Amino acid sequence: MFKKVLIANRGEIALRVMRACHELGLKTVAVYSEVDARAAHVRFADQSVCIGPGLASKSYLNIPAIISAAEITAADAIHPGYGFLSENSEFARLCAKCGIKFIGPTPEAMLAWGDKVRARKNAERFGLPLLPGSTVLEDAKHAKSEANRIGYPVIIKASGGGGGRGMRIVRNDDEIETAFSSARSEAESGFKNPDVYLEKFVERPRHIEFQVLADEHGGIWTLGERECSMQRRHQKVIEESPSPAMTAEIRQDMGERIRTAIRETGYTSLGTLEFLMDEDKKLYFLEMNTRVQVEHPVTEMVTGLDLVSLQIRAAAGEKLEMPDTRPWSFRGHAIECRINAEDSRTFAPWPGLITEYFVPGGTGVRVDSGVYGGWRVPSEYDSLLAKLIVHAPTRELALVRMRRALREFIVGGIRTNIELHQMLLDDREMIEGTMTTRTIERMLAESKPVKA
Ligand code: MV4
Repeated sequence: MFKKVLIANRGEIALRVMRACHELGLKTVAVYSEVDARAAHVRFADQSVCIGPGLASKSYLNIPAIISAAEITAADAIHPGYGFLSENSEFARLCAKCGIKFIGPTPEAMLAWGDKVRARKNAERFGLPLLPGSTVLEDAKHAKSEANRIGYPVIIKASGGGGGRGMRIVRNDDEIETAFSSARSEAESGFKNPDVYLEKFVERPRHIEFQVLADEHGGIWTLGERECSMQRRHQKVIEESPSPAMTAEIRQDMGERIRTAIRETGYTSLGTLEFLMDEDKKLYFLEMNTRVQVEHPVTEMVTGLDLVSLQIRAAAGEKLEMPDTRPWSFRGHAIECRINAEDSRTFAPWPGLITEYFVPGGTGVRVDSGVYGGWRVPSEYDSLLAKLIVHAPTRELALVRMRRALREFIVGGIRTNIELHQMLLDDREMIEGTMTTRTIERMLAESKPVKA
Protein backbone atom coordinates (compact mmCIF):
# COMPACT_ATOMS: atom_id res chain seq x y z
CA MET A 1 0.00 0.00 0.00
CA PHE A 2 1.03 3.62 -0.54
CA LYS A 3 2.34 5.68 2.37
CA LYS A 4 1.46 9.18 1.24
CA VAL A 5 -1.02 10.37 -1.39
CA LEU A 6 -0.93 13.80 -3.03
CA ILE A 7 -4.41 14.99 -3.97
CA ALA A 8 -4.21 17.05 -7.16
CA ASN A 9 -7.57 18.75 -6.76
CA ARG A 10 -9.63 21.12 -4.59
CA GLY A 11 -13.10 21.50 -3.10
CA GLU A 12 -15.41 18.67 -2.14
CA ILE A 13 -13.62 15.98 -4.17
CA ALA A 14 -10.24 16.77 -2.57
CA LEU A 15 -11.90 16.26 0.84
CA ARG A 16 -13.68 13.12 -0.38
CA VAL A 17 -10.38 11.56 -1.49
CA MET A 18 -8.65 12.71 1.69
CA ARG A 19 -11.28 10.98 3.85
CA ALA A 20 -10.70 7.68 2.03
CA CYS A 21 -6.92 8.06 2.45
CA HIS A 22 -7.13 8.77 6.17
CA GLU A 23 -9.44 5.77 6.73
CA LEU A 24 -6.86 3.62 4.90
CA GLY A 25 -4.15 4.97 7.22
CA LEU A 26 -2.41 6.98 4.48
CA LYS A 27 -0.82 10.39 4.91
CA THR A 28 -2.14 13.13 2.63
CA VAL A 29 -0.67 16.11 0.81
CA ALA A 30 -2.96 18.91 -0.34
CA VAL A 31 -1.95 21.23 -3.15
CA TYR A 32 -3.59 24.62 -3.40
CA SER A 33 -3.62 27.85 -5.35
CA GLU A 34 -3.07 31.27 -3.75
CA VAL A 35 -6.83 31.92 -3.50
CA ASP A 36 -7.36 28.52 -1.80
CA ALA A 37 -4.85 28.97 1.05
CA ARG A 38 -7.65 28.78 3.65
CA ALA A 39 -9.73 26.11 1.87
CA ALA A 40 -11.07 23.13 3.81
CA HIS A 41 -8.99 20.60 1.84
CA VAL A 42 -5.80 22.40 2.95
CA ARG A 43 -6.88 22.52 6.60
CA PHE A 44 -7.52 18.77 6.87
CA ALA A 45 -4.45 17.47 4.98
CA ASP A 46 -1.31 16.28 6.77
CA GLN A 47 0.83 18.53 4.58
CA SER A 48 0.14 21.18 1.96
CA VAL A 49 2.02 22.86 -0.86
CA CYS A 50 1.11 26.07 -2.72
CA ILE A 51 1.39 25.39 -6.46
CA GLY A 52 0.64 28.80 -7.98
CA PRO A 53 -1.86 31.60 -8.53
CA GLY A 54 -5.65 31.27 -8.69
CA LEU A 55 -5.87 30.75 -12.43
CA ALA A 56 -6.23 26.95 -12.86
CA SER A 57 -3.74 26.82 -15.74
CA LYS A 58 -1.10 28.17 -13.32
CA SER A 59 -1.95 25.89 -10.38
CA TYR A 60 -4.28 22.85 -10.53
CA LEU A 61 -3.26 22.28 -14.18
CA ASN A 62 0.40 23.12 -13.59
CA ILE A 63 2.01 19.71 -14.14
CA PRO A 64 5.63 20.62 -13.18
CA ALA A 65 4.43 22.30 -9.96
CA ILE A 66 2.33 19.28 -8.97
CA ILE A 67 5.04 16.72 -9.74
CA SER A 68 7.55 18.87 -7.79
CA ALA A 69 5.15 19.01 -4.84
CA ALA A 70 4.92 15.21 -4.87
CA GLU A 71 8.71 14.87 -5.01
CA ILE A 72 9.34 17.42 -2.24
CA THR A 73 6.85 15.73 0.09
CA ALA A 74 7.86 12.17 -0.95
CA ALA A 75 4.30 11.26 -1.95
CA ASP A 76 4.21 7.86 -3.64
CA ALA A 77 0.86 8.32 -5.39
CA ILE A 78 -1.28 11.09 -6.88
CA HIS A 79 -5.07 11.10 -6.91
CA PRO A 80 -6.35 13.48 -9.61
CA GLY A 81 -10.04 13.64 -8.54
CA TYR A 82 -12.29 14.77 -11.43
CA GLY A 83 -11.74 17.60 -13.92
CA PHE A 84 -8.29 19.29 -14.02
CA LEU A 85 -5.65 16.60 -14.85
CA SER A 86 -7.83 13.54 -14.23
CA GLU A 87 -8.12 12.50 -17.89
CA ASN A 88 -4.74 13.74 -19.09
CA SER A 89 -2.81 10.67 -20.26
CA GLU A 90 0.41 12.72 -20.60
CA PHE A 91 0.19 13.58 -16.91
CA ALA A 92 -0.40 9.91 -16.04
CA ARG A 93 2.65 8.97 -18.15
CA LEU A 94 4.82 11.59 -16.45
CA CYS A 95 3.75 10.34 -12.99
CA ALA A 96 4.85 6.82 -13.97
CA LYS A 97 8.17 8.16 -15.27
CA CYS A 98 8.78 9.86 -11.92
CA GLY A 99 7.96 6.70 -9.97
CA ILE A 100 4.67 8.10 -8.66
CA LYS A 101 1.54 5.95 -9.01
CA PHE A 102 -1.28 7.76 -10.84
CA ILE A 103 -4.50 6.59 -9.16
CA GLY A 104 -6.48 5.83 -12.29
CA PRO A 105 -6.20 3.71 -15.43
CA THR A 106 -2.95 3.25 -17.36
CA PRO A 107 -2.12 5.96 -19.95
CA GLU A 108 -2.81 3.36 -22.68
CA ALA A 109 -6.28 2.58 -21.35
CA MET A 110 -7.01 6.30 -21.00
CA LEU A 111 -6.12 6.80 -24.67
CA ALA A 112 -8.15 3.77 -25.81
CA TRP A 113 -11.32 5.27 -24.30
CA GLY A 114 -10.52 9.01 -24.19
CA ASP A 115 -10.54 9.41 -27.97
CA LYS A 116 -14.23 9.17 -28.95
CA VAL A 117 -13.71 7.59 -32.37
CA ARG A 118 -11.40 4.97 -30.84
CA ALA A 119 -13.91 4.42 -28.01
CA ARG A 120 -16.66 3.79 -30.60
CA LYS A 121 -14.43 1.26 -32.36
CA ASN A 122 -13.71 -0.54 -29.07
CA ALA A 123 -17.38 -0.49 -28.14
CA GLU A 124 -18.34 -2.01 -31.49
CA ARG A 125 -15.63 -4.66 -31.32
CA PHE A 126 -16.71 -5.82 -27.86
CA GLY A 127 -20.47 -5.78 -28.31
CA LEU A 128 -21.64 -2.50 -26.80
CA PRO A 129 -24.64 -1.11 -28.74
CA LEU A 130 -23.90 2.03 -30.79
CA LEU A 131 -25.95 4.60 -32.69
CA PRO A 132 -25.40 4.55 -36.45
CA GLY A 133 -22.38 6.81 -37.02
CA SER A 134 -19.21 7.52 -38.93
CA THR A 135 -15.49 7.36 -38.27
CA VAL A 136 -13.38 10.55 -38.64
CA LEU A 137 -14.90 12.83 -41.33
CA GLU A 138 -12.31 13.70 -44.01
CA ASP A 139 -14.04 16.75 -45.52
CA ALA A 140 -17.46 18.40 -46.03
CA LYS A 141 -18.27 16.06 -48.93
CA HIS A 142 -17.58 13.03 -46.76
CA ALA A 143 -19.72 14.56 -43.97
CA LYS A 144 -22.61 15.01 -46.40
CA SER A 145 -22.45 11.47 -47.75
CA GLU A 146 -22.26 9.98 -44.26
CA ALA A 147 -25.19 12.14 -43.05
CA ASN A 148 -27.26 10.90 -46.00
CA ARG A 149 -26.29 7.29 -45.39
CA ILE A 150 -27.35 7.57 -41.72
CA GLY A 151 -30.29 9.91 -42.26
CA TYR A 152 -31.01 13.33 -40.68
CA PRO A 153 -31.01 14.57 -37.98
CA VAL A 154 -27.36 13.87 -37.16
CA ILE A 155 -24.99 15.30 -34.57
CA ILE A 156 -21.36 16.22 -35.26
CA LYS A 157 -19.01 15.62 -32.33
CA ALA A 158 -15.31 16.19 -31.67
CA SER A 159 -13.28 13.01 -31.26
CA GLY A 160 -11.10 14.73 -28.67
CA GLY A 161 -14.04 16.40 -26.94
CA GLY A 162 -16.52 15.11 -24.43
CA GLY A 163 -19.17 16.25 -22.04
CA GLY A 164 -21.10 17.95 -24.83
CA ARG A 165 -18.59 20.61 -25.85
CA GLY A 166 -18.32 21.47 -29.54
CA MET A 167 -21.33 19.44 -30.72
CA ARG A 168 -23.49 20.48 -33.72
CA ILE A 169 -26.97 19.19 -34.50
CA VAL A 170 -27.57 19.07 -38.26
CA ARG A 171 -31.07 18.69 -39.71
CA ASN A 172 -30.52 18.83 -43.50
CA ASP A 173 -27.99 19.04 -46.35
CA ASP A 174 -28.06 22.87 -46.32
CA GLU A 175 -26.57 23.00 -42.82
CA ILE A 176 -23.94 20.28 -43.08
CA GLU A 177 -21.01 22.18 -44.65
CA THR A 178 -21.13 25.09 -42.19
CA ALA A 179 -21.63 22.72 -39.23
CA PHE A 180 -18.72 20.54 -40.35
CA SER A 181 -16.24 23.40 -40.71
CA SER A 182 -17.24 25.19 -37.49
CA ALA A 183 -17.18 21.93 -35.49
CA ARG A 184 -13.77 21.17 -36.96
CA SER A 185 -12.20 24.53 -36.13
CA GLU A 186 -13.76 24.50 -32.65
CA ALA A 187 -12.32 21.02 -32.08
CA GLU A 188 -8.90 22.19 -33.28
CA SER A 189 -8.80 25.23 -30.98
CA GLY A 190 -10.61 23.62 -28.03
CA PHE A 191 -9.04 20.14 -27.92
CA LYS A 192 -5.96 20.50 -30.17
CA ASN A 193 -7.48 17.72 -32.29
CA PRO A 194 -9.50 18.67 -35.39
CA ASP A 195 -11.06 15.20 -35.81
CA VAL A 196 -14.86 15.16 -35.87
CA TYR A 197 -17.37 12.36 -36.52
CA LEU A 198 -21.13 12.14 -36.73
CA GLU A 199 -23.94 10.09 -35.21
CA LYS A 200 -27.68 9.75 -35.60
CA PHE A 201 -29.24 12.39 -33.32
CA VAL A 202 -31.68 11.20 -30.63
CA GLU A 203 -34.22 13.97 -29.84
CA ARG A 204 -35.34 13.36 -26.24
CA PRO A 205 -32.94 10.87 -24.72
CA ARG A 206 -32.34 9.88 -21.17
CA HIS A 207 -28.74 9.96 -20.02
CA ILE A 208 -27.85 6.79 -18.13
CA GLU A 209 -24.34 5.77 -17.09
CA PHE A 210 -22.89 2.55 -15.70
CA GLN A 211 -20.26 2.44 -12.96
CA VAL A 212 -17.44 -0.03 -13.36
CA LEU A 213 -14.52 -0.98 -11.11
CA ALA A 214 -11.59 -3.19 -12.11
CA ASP A 215 -8.52 -4.29 -10.16
CA GLU A 216 -5.15 -5.32 -11.65
CA HIS A 217 -5.87 -9.05 -11.19
CA GLY A 218 -8.77 -9.44 -13.61
CA GLY A 219 -11.49 -8.62 -11.07
CA ILE A 220 -14.22 -6.55 -12.77
CA TRP A 221 -17.41 -5.32 -11.11
CA THR A 222 -20.31 -3.46 -12.69
CA LEU A 223 -22.04 -1.50 -9.95
CA GLY A 224 -25.33 -0.58 -11.54
CA GLU A 225 -26.35 2.62 -13.25
CA ARG A 226 -27.07 6.26 -12.53
CA GLU A 227 -29.85 8.30 -14.07
CA CYS A 228 -28.33 11.66 -15.07
CA SER A 229 -31.01 13.13 -17.32
CA MET A 230 -31.71 16.08 -14.99
CA GLN A 231 -29.12 18.42 -16.48
CA ARG A 232 -28.91 21.84 -18.05
CA ARG A 233 -26.40 22.80 -20.76
CA HIS A 234 -24.43 19.60 -20.12
CA GLN A 235 -24.15 20.33 -16.39
CA LYS A 236 -25.79 17.61 -14.35
CA VAL A 237 -28.02 18.98 -11.61
CA ILE A 238 -29.65 15.88 -10.01
CA GLU A 239 -28.50 12.25 -10.28
CA GLU A 240 -30.00 9.08 -8.87
CA SER A 241 -29.52 5.33 -8.65
CA PRO A 242 -31.13 3.10 -9.76
CA SER A 243 -32.56 4.72 -12.91
CA PRO A 244 -36.38 4.67 -12.88
CA ALA A 245 -36.17 3.51 -16.52
CA MET A 246 -33.91 0.51 -15.91
CA THR A 247 -35.03 -3.11 -15.85
CA ALA A 248 -33.15 -6.04 -14.31
CA GLU A 249 -32.81 -7.61 -17.79
CA ILE A 250 -31.26 -4.54 -19.45
CA ARG A 251 -28.94 -4.01 -16.46
CA GLN A 252 -27.80 -7.64 -16.54
CA ASP A 253 -27.24 -7.64 -20.31
CA MET A 254 -25.36 -4.33 -20.33
CA GLY A 255 -23.28 -5.40 -17.30
CA GLU A 256 -22.04 -8.48 -19.15
CA ARG A 257 -21.17 -6.49 -22.29
CA ILE A 258 -19.35 -3.83 -20.26
CA ARG A 259 -17.29 -6.40 -18.34
CA THR A 260 -16.18 -7.92 -21.65
CA ALA A 261 -15.17 -4.52 -23.09
CA ILE A 262 -13.30 -3.61 -19.88
CA ARG A 263 -11.45 -6.94 -19.82
CA GLU A 264 -10.52 -6.83 -23.52
CA THR A 265 -9.17 -3.26 -23.35
CA GLY A 266 -7.11 -3.95 -20.21
CA TYR A 267 -8.93 -1.24 -18.31
CA THR A 268 -8.31 -0.95 -14.56
CA SER A 269 -9.55 1.45 -11.84
CA LEU A 270 -12.93 3.21 -11.63
CA GLY A 271 -14.70 4.16 -14.83
CA THR A 272 -18.09 5.22 -16.13
CA LEU A 273 -19.69 4.31 -19.44
CA GLU A 274 -22.22 6.89 -20.67
CA PHE A 275 -25.26 5.80 -22.66
CA LEU A 276 -28.28 7.42 -24.25
CA MET A 277 -31.62 5.68 -23.79
CA ASP A 278 -34.30 6.28 -26.43
CA GLU A 279 -38.09 6.08 -26.02
CA ASP A 280 -38.00 2.32 -26.71
CA LYS A 281 -35.60 1.87 -23.75
CA LYS A 282 -32.78 0.98 -26.15
CA LEU A 283 -29.34 1.95 -24.83
CA TYR A 284 -26.53 3.35 -27.01
CA PHE A 285 -22.94 3.79 -25.86
CA LEU A 286 -21.71 7.41 -26.05
CA GLU A 287 -18.38 7.72 -24.29
CA MET A 288 -16.38 6.59 -21.28
CA ASN A 289 -15.15 8.71 -18.38
CA THR A 290 -11.88 7.33 -17.04
CA ARG A 291 -12.07 8.96 -13.60
CA VAL A 292 -14.12 9.14 -10.41
CA GLN A 293 -17.25 11.17 -11.09
CA VAL A 294 -19.04 13.90 -9.15
CA GLU A 295 -22.12 11.69 -8.79
CA HIS A 296 -20.34 8.55 -7.50
CA PRO A 297 -22.00 8.85 -4.04
CA VAL A 298 -25.43 7.69 -5.28
CA THR A 299 -23.81 4.39 -6.31
CA GLU A 300 -22.06 4.22 -2.93
CA MET A 301 -25.35 4.67 -1.09
CA VAL A 302 -27.13 1.84 -2.92
CA THR A 303 -24.16 -0.58 -2.92
CA GLY A 304 -22.74 0.26 0.52
CA LEU A 305 -19.25 0.45 -1.03
CA ASP A 306 -16.58 3.16 -0.67
CA LEU A 307 -15.63 3.55 -4.34
CA VAL A 308 -12.71 5.90 -3.74
CA SER A 309 -11.19 3.58 -1.14
CA LEU A 310 -11.56 0.66 -3.57
CA GLN A 311 -10.03 2.76 -6.35
CA ILE A 312 -6.99 3.55 -4.18
CA ARG A 313 -6.60 -0.10 -3.11
CA ALA A 314 -6.85 -1.27 -6.73
CA ALA A 315 -4.18 1.27 -7.75
CA ALA A 316 -1.90 -0.10 -5.00
CA GLY A 317 -2.13 -3.49 -6.72
CA GLU A 318 -4.47 -5.10 -4.19
CA LYS A 319 -6.67 -7.96 -5.32
CA LEU A 320 -10.12 -6.73 -4.35
CA GLU A 321 -11.86 -9.46 -2.42
CA MET A 322 -15.46 -8.54 -3.09
CA PRO A 323 -18.33 -10.96 -3.43
CA ASP A 324 -18.71 -11.08 -7.20
CA THR A 325 -22.48 -11.20 -7.20
CA ARG A 326 -23.20 -10.23 -10.77
CA PRO A 327 -24.90 -7.84 -10.92
CA TRP A 328 -24.10 -6.31 -7.53
CA SER A 329 -26.80 -6.42 -4.87
CA PHE A 330 -28.48 -3.06 -4.43
CA ARG A 331 -30.42 -1.60 -1.52
CA GLY A 332 -32.99 1.15 -1.83
CA HIS A 333 -32.76 4.37 -3.79
CA ALA A 334 -30.33 7.32 -3.67
CA ILE A 335 -30.65 10.86 -5.06
CA GLU A 336 -28.03 13.61 -5.24
CA CYS A 337 -28.61 17.35 -5.63
CA ARG A 338 -25.63 19.48 -6.66
CA ILE A 339 -25.70 22.64 -4.55
CA ASN A 340 -24.05 25.39 -6.61
CA ALA A 341 -23.12 29.00 -5.92
CA GLU A 342 -25.34 30.39 -8.66
CA ASP A 343 -28.66 32.16 -9.12
CA SER A 344 -31.61 29.72 -9.21
CA ARG A 345 -33.22 31.51 -12.16
CA THR A 346 -30.43 32.94 -14.31
CA PHE A 347 -27.73 30.39 -13.40
CA ALA A 348 -25.26 33.30 -13.07
CA PRO A 349 -22.29 32.20 -10.91
CA TRP A 350 -22.35 33.78 -7.44
CA PRO A 351 -18.93 33.73 -5.76
CA GLY A 352 -18.47 35.57 -2.47
CA LEU A 353 -18.30 35.27 1.30
CA ILE A 354 -20.41 32.55 2.95
CA THR A 355 -21.71 34.29 6.06
CA GLU A 356 -23.89 31.46 7.37
CA TYR A 357 -23.68 27.71 6.72
CA PHE A 358 -25.78 24.90 8.11
CA VAL A 359 -25.91 21.45 6.50
CA PRO A 360 -28.86 19.06 6.82
CA GLY A 361 -28.50 15.70 8.56
CA GLY A 362 -30.63 12.97 10.04
CA THR A 363 -31.46 9.49 8.80
CA GLY A 364 -30.32 8.72 5.26
CA VAL A 365 -28.72 12.11 4.61
CA ARG A 366 -25.12 12.66 3.44
CA VAL A 367 -23.46 15.96 2.57
CA ASP A 368 -20.14 16.02 0.69
CA SER A 369 -19.06 19.63 0.96
CA GLY A 370 -15.89 21.61 0.42
CA VAL A 371 -16.93 24.88 2.06
CA TYR A 372 -17.69 26.35 5.52
CA GLY A 373 -19.15 29.49 7.10
CA GLY A 374 -16.55 32.24 6.74
CA TRP A 375 -15.15 30.81 3.50
CA ARG A 376 -15.03 33.10 0.48
CA VAL A 377 -16.02 31.17 -2.66
CA PRO A 378 -13.44 32.18 -5.26
CA SER A 379 -14.54 33.14 -8.78
CA GLU A 380 -11.81 31.12 -10.50
CA TYR A 381 -13.37 27.64 -10.35
CA ASP A 382 -16.66 25.84 -10.93
CA SER A 383 -19.59 26.74 -8.69
CA LEU A 384 -20.11 23.39 -6.88
CA LEU A 385 -20.35 24.03 -3.11
CA ALA A 386 -21.71 20.74 -1.84
CA LYS A 387 -23.52 17.57 -2.83
CA LEU A 388 -26.63 16.67 -0.87
CA ILE A 389 -27.25 12.93 -1.09
CA VAL A 390 -30.19 11.05 0.40
CA HIS A 391 -30.84 7.32 0.67
CA ALA A 392 -34.20 5.68 1.42
CA PRO A 393 -35.88 2.29 0.88
CA THR A 394 -37.88 3.49 -2.16
CA ARG A 395 -37.68 6.28 -4.75
CA GLU A 396 -40.82 7.89 -3.33
CA LEU A 397 -39.33 8.03 0.17
CA ALA A 398 -36.03 9.34 -1.22
CA LEU A 399 -37.91 12.24 -2.88
CA VAL A 400 -39.64 13.04 0.43
CA ARG A 401 -36.32 12.88 2.27
CA MET A 402 -34.63 15.18 -0.27
CA ARG A 403 -37.40 17.80 0.03
CA ARG A 404 -37.06 17.62 3.82
CA ALA A 405 -33.25 17.94 3.69
CA LEU A 406 -33.28 20.87 1.22
CA ARG A 407 -35.40 22.89 3.69
CA GLU A 408 -32.65 22.47 6.29
CA PHE A 409 -29.80 23.65 4.04
CA ILE A 410 -28.74 27.20 4.93
CA VAL A 411 -26.16 29.08 2.85
CA GLY A 412 -26.01 32.78 3.71
CA GLY A 413 -24.22 35.62 1.92
CA ILE A 414 -24.31 34.19 -1.60
CA ARG A 415 -27.03 32.90 -3.95
CA THR A 416 -27.42 29.16 -4.50
CA ASN A 417 -29.54 26.86 -6.65
CA ILE A 418 -31.40 25.37 -3.64
CA GLU A 419 -34.68 26.93 -4.84
CA LEU A 420 -34.14 25.43 -8.29
CA HIS A 421 -33.82 21.99 -6.68
CA GLN A 422 -37.04 22.58 -4.73
CA MET A 423 -38.86 23.35 -7.99
CA LEU A 424 -37.33 20.35 -9.76
CA LEU A 425 -38.39 17.97 -6.99
CA ASP A 426 -41.99 19.07 -7.48
CA ASP A 427 -41.89 18.68 -11.28
CA ARG A 428 -44.24 16.06 -12.72
CA GLU A 429 -41.56 14.28 -14.78
CA MET A 430 -39.23 14.09 -11.77
CA ILE A 431 -42.01 12.70 -9.56
CA GLU A 432 -43.04 10.15 -12.22
CA GLY A 433 -39.43 9.27 -13.06
CA THR A 434 -40.02 10.01 -16.75
CA MET A 435 -37.38 12.73 -17.08
CA THR A 436 -35.25 13.29 -20.19
CA THR A 437 -32.33 15.60 -20.93
CA ARG A 438 -34.98 18.21 -21.89
CA THR A 439 -36.86 18.23 -18.55
CA ILE A 440 -35.15 21.21 -16.87
CA GLU A 441 -35.38 23.36 -20.00
CA ARG A 442 -39.11 22.51 -20.28
CA MET A 443 -39.78 23.23 -16.61
CA LEU A 444 -38.04 26.62 -16.79
CA ALA A 445 -39.98 27.58 -19.92
CA GLU A 446 -43.27 26.72 -18.19
CA SER A 447 -42.50 28.57 -14.94
CA LYS A 448 -43.03 32.31 -14.50
CA PRO A 449 -40.43 34.21 -16.50
CA VAL A 450 -38.21 36.51 -14.44
CA LYS A 451 -35.93 39.24 -15.79
CA ALA A 452 -32.28 38.19 -15.76
C1 MV4 B 1 -26.06 12.90 -28.20
C2 MV4 B 1 -27.38 13.37 -28.06
C3 MV4 B 1 -28.31 12.94 -28.98
N1 MV4 B 1 -27.94 12.13 -29.98
N2 MV4 B 1 -25.75 12.09 -29.20
C4 MV4 B 1 -24.12 15.45 -24.66
C5 MV4 B 1 -22.97 15.07 -23.78
C6 MV4 B 1 -22.15 14.11 -24.57
N3 MV4 B 1 -21.58 13.11 -23.73
C7 MV4 B 1 -23.12 13.54 -25.55
N4 MV4 B 1 -24.31 14.34 -25.52
C8 MV4 B 1 -25.37 14.06 -26.31
N5 MV4 B 1 -25.11 13.23 -27.36
C9 MV4 B 1 -26.68 11.73 -30.07
N6 MV4 B 1 -26.33 10.91 -31.08
C10 MV4 B 1 -27.69 14.19 -26.98
C11 MV4 B 1 -26.68 14.54 -26.12
C12 MV4 B 1 -27.09 15.37 -25.03
C13 MV4 B 1 -26.96 14.97 -23.74
C14 MV4 B 1 -26.42 13.74 -23.40
C15 MV4 B 1 -26.29 13.37 -22.10
C16 MV4 B 1 -26.72 14.23 -21.09
C17 MV4 B 1 -27.26 15.44 -21.41
C18 MV4 B 1 -27.39 15.82 -22.73
C19 MV4 B 1 -27.97 17.05 -23.03
C20 MV4 B 1 -28.09 17.43 -24.31
C21 MV4 B 1 -27.64 16.60 -25.32
